[in-house]
Amino acid sequence: MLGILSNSAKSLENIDDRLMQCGVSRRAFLQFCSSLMVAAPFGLSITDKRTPEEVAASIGKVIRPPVVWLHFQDCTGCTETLLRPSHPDLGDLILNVISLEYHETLMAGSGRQAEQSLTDAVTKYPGKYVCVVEGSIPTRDQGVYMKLAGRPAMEVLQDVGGKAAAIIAIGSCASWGGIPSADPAPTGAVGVADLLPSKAIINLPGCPPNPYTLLGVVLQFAADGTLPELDHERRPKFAYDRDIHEHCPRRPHFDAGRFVRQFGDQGHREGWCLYEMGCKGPDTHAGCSTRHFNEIPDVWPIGIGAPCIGCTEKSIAFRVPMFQVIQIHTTAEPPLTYAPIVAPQGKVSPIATGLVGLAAGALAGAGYMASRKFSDKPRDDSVPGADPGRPDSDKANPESGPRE
Ligand code: FSX
Ligand code: SF4
Ligand code: F3S
Repeated sequence: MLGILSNSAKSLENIDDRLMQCGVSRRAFLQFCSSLMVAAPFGLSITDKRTPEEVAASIGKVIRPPVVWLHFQDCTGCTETLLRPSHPDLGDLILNVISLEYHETLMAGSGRQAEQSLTDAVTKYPGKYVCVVEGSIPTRDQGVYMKLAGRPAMEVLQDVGGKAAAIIAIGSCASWGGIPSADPAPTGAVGVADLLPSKAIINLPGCPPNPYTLLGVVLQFAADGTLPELDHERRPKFAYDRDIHEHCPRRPHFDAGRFVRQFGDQGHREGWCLYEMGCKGPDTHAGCSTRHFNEIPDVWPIGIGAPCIGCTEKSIAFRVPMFQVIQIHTTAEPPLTYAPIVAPQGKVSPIATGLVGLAAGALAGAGYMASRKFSDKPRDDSVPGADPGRPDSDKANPESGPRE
């Protein structure tokens, strides 16, 4: 692996040397490489078909990529997700794997000192650094709603982003406006691609996104100068190729017609499907259902009992009301009929009659479930899946509008 920066940026050391210098254990580095492989099992050249040891061996030789990180209209959640893994050592390790040349939240300097480090980074590595942008950019009224050192954010992005080798728009705000662009979007917030359409830009939407997706993209670019394959929204396919619903642990409940009807009801306590609470999982491409946050199992929206708001989708998050039930567009519709959960017991026991009883019970159960599926008809509370706490008039279905 050559490393695109090896000839032009001699002052940067490789990752192995840096980790050794900082006393980072091999074990911690292998753990990091394993997490990277879990986040990107396919489609990322640095992890593709390798073992953690092989990944560590090749990443170790990569020259630490210089990264200039710009903050615009954001909540700093993207930075937080990168630096708040459950093991503090991992946060340190991440900062040693990349060479963070400028980052307003993390740098010690302020004022002119901070400005100088931005100028230095851009001058030292022209056309070689990766520019990470967090937050949306205000464009209304000549961008007067956000200025850095007297310059509108738009101008800073055009200058610093324009001189970068590649730009990574981290989070939904930088990808296409995010929260600040929600109606009525008072500052005219837009994403990076709206202002620099011809640059190499990768969008990593999510509010916040998975930090390993960022690290994977940056490391692949530093290793061989390539970017992973992107989809039509400029998202790397390795992280955004499947929808949440395909791998959701609550999917069996969806398929069986067991839905949460109200926060705190019995179904909610038992971990049933959140579709009727407005879950956008069936229309949302992201890896959250298999790649949880902060390295803690089940730490992701649906894992903690909240519906997915579709934060990685341009047309969903901050556009469609959070609790509005969506239409199912995918092939992921639940089947029309379901097998009975408990086979009914007949009073007469001869084998032949028993079989007839089972078949009749199955048909009755399936028929019941089919009629109940997304139906407005009154619910039979004696059947599993019914929620006695919720009035029939309060039921949502795929055809319904916003729920309040
Ligand atoms: Fe916050 Fe980032 Fe959301 Fe936006 O994430 S987590 S509001 S995507 O810019 O800091
Ligand atoms: Fe999971 Fe949401 Fe799909 Fe239900 S609708 S299975 S909670 S992704
Ligand atoms: Fe976002 Fe939905 Fe994942 S809200 S964090 S895409 S579960």
